[in-house]
Amino acid sequence: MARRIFVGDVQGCREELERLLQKVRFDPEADELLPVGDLVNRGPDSLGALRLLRDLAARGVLGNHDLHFLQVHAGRRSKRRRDTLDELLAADDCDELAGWLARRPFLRVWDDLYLVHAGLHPEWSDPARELDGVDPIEPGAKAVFAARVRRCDPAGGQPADEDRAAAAYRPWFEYYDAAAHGGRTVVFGHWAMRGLVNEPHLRGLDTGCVWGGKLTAWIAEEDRLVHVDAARRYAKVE
Ligand SMILES: [Mn+2]
Repeated sequence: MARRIFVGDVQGCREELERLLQKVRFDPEADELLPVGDLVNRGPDSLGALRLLRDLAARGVLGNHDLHFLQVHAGRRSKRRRDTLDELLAADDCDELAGWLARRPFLRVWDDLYLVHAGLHPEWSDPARELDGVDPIEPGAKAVFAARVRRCDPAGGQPADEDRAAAAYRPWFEYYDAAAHGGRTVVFGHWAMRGLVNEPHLRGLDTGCVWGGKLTAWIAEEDRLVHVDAARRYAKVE
């Protein structure tokens, strides 16, 4: 049976991604590979991770680090001190890889699932309508919300400082009412400090591989989580 295999934030952890794919016995002929975004940056091998995901015809969605890379590649934004994108940016096939990555959407929708990198706005009754046809080089506020949100208020307002957020700012998913969205489960990443979220209608898969945690897959058809440990800690938590 064809499986949808979702993978948490890879962030250049190519070796762990390979181990995870072996562990789930990924079959490129049958299975669909769906990374939650943030394929690149902070980790050791963004180039290798991107080539592998491209070769395996991964689908998935864009994350904030993917947007950052695409904007740096397009000359619209400067590199940051903690970026680990130099090898990727210098590669002969960088343009091709960036073009492939830029064709990922910000949201994927099935009858039973949504896939989004960070989260959904509390006031969106139809997220597909809000996030359709976004250009990753100029994504606009809605797509940036979907790629970055952790905490917000009931109107989607976000704190200036996540770490000092007042109680009015709750994790975005506390506002998510699956019944208003056809009973869909939301698959997402982006919140390594929060770690695995495995609650009714929520599968949060960022288990901080790049910080020395784990890389996590969720196989939708089996409702099964599979992890591999990071080989080491590649980056320090801010
Ligand atoms: Mn992220």
